[in-house]
Amino acid sequence: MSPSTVKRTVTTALCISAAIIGYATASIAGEDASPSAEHKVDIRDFLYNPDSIKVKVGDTVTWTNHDIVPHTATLSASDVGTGPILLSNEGSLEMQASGTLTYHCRYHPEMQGEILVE
Ligand SMILES: [Cu+2]
Repeated sequence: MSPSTVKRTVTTALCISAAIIGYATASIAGEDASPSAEHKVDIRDFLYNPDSIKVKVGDTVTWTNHDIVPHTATLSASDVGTGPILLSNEGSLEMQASGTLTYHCRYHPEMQGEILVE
């Protein structure tokens, strides 16, 4: 999995405007632009919930942290991730290629999740 398979955005609730931390975009030749969906994953008590989700190419996965400590959702194969997500904040990744992605928290490697992109 290359780092160019997701696009990363992180929003900070405490800021007036959303902060876009970084992009790793890739164009996908031959893919139709179908309406993309957003999928929510809660982080609570050091667990991703749900810990496995199925999405389509172009969809966005948004993690919301309900813990007092920061977490990340970092793709295990590429090390691309949301960056630190603080309490009550969100981090998002846009899925730009199909495949099965496993991810973890950079600070708590025992936290594991899976995204099936089809
Ligand atoms: Cu964590």
